Amino acid sequence: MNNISLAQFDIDTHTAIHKELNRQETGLEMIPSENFVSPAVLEALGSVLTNKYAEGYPGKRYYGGCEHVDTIEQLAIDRAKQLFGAEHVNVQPLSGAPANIAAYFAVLKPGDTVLGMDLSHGGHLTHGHPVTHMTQVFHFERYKTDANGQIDLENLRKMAHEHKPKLILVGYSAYSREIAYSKIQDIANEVGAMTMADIAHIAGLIAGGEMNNPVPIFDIVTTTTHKTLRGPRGGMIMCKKEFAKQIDRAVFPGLQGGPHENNIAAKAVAFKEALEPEFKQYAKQIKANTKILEEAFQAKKYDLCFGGTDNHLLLIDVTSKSLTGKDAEEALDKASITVNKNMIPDDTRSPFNPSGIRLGTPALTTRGMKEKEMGIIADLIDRAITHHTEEATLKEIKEDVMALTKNFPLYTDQTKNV
Ligand code: DSN
Repeated sequence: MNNISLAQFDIDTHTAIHKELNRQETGLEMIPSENFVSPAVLEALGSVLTNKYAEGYPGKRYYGGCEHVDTIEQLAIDRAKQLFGAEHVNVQPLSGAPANIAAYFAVLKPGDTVLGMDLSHGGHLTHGHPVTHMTQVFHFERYKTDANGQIDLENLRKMAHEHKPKLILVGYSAYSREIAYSKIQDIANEVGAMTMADIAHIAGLIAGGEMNNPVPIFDIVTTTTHKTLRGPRGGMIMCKKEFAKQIDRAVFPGLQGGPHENNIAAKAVAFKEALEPEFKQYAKQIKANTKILEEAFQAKKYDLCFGGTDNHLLLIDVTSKSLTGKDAEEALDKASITVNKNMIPDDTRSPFNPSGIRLGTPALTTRGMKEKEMGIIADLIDRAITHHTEEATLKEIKEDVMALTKNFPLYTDQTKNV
């Protein structure tokens, strides 16, 4: 076997990885679905577990030599159960989209109706957007938020009675408000629908006790593990015991082959971290930081979608500042502030050049940034948006960003050499 280091063997890949590390360290990462994992999570992710095939589940595999991966997968399952109060957990989904697809196939038949949120109102592509394959299999009806940016429960009830969905779906990618799971479960009970929550964005806030937890209420809850939960890139499904077999079969062999056990080990490590008392503090700080941004942008007369935030993100309509979401994303990129352009509710512009930007605080909070830094960052963002055509100003802001991030180092030198 070739035992030489990556730097010695493949300088091109090594250099690109280190440039990316430098980008992450010297910029302000504000895409709300991104985060920085710990060195322990990175170590598990880069471990020899990547060498192992383990189709099946702990104790019931189709391959020999699975005793250690069984231990690891069971640890991940048990810790996830403890974290969310789940009756059953499947940690094998490769990411959020396959987790959602597996969940649909577990409980629906082709042609069944799903009631999910419209993409431009904060929903997700996999919740029934016409460009996805799932819409060729299942029938999706899509609800919206009301003029106040709230989920209109009366309208949801009306739609549920009208369309008689098999599944009512909540949990969003760009929605910044709390979700009333019990009230939605009541609506589902009225029409005999199952309930599913996709908590990919807010799983860490739920685990940290900062947002409502649908797991004890809903039938099925899917999530990613790499957003606010601060684990490796991956997915997970939690469900009531009665759906356990269907969910497991839908993931494997229904949809996936061999589970990525290195990834599952990294999930186990991340869940252990999330069970520590410090994680509660982390979740609290994410929300406190986002509130500061909300207040700062309101004071600067930005249009905040949904009227503000209860979680880790803000969706901001920037068109009143005389630019588009794409212009804003590009200007902020030049200043080393990373956000993403995003549709706003009923956006009249295209997804490639929408009216809004979406930004959040999970990654900055992991770096240790608090209220004081959020005030500074809101000013930097506003300056970049106001002067988005002035290259010299954007360069100055980039220098300010570099000075700020220097005080919040991300990884130790030891981790960087791995
Ligand atoms: N890409 C994720 C996000 O940014 O919200 C959703 O898939």
